[in-house]
Amino acid sequence: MAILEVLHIPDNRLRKKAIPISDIDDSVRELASNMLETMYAENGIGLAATQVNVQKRLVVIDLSTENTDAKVLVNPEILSFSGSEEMQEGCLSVPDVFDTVIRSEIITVRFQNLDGETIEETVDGLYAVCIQHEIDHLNGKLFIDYLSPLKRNRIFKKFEKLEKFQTRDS
Ligand code: GNR
Ligand code: NI
Repeated sequence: MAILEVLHIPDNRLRKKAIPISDIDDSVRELASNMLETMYAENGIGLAATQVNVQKRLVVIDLSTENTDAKVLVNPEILSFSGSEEMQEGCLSVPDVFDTVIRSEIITVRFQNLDGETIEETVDGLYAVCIQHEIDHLNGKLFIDYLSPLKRNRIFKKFEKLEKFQTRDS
């Protein structure tokens, strides 16, 4: 297992669109296990492959407090959306920024598990929000894209400054 580097804005690699996984082989299982380890190390509840610079449609999620409920979603797709819900969101690619996003409240999602079985589930609450947030990552979209342009620009400027400091000091 290995902890992977998580990309932060303004890194444009976060904008790449991930490609469907056609063959669930050992390399996919290894990536999923490294993504889980990375997510746990960073205290996140979800992580998309895009965030670790891999353009594959793979997501890991664990909403439990004891890291005992790991879920791996291969090629997740939302089949239906209903209702709407506001939630305070954060993102490991936008550290220390939290803001409210409106998402669908109930979704039906289809994905494959690591055994290649196709699963359909109707979910709500934080799990539904997290799946929508992670699938957005696979499509190159970030939660801050839903904020006002003013807020988004402020956030980007802050991270651009931070990036300059980091390149200067290293
Ligand atoms: O750790 C995370 N918390 C979170 C809180 C509310 C809505 C979505 C999330 S996902 C985020 C981890 C992350 O960046 N996943 O891409
Ligand atoms: Ni995120």
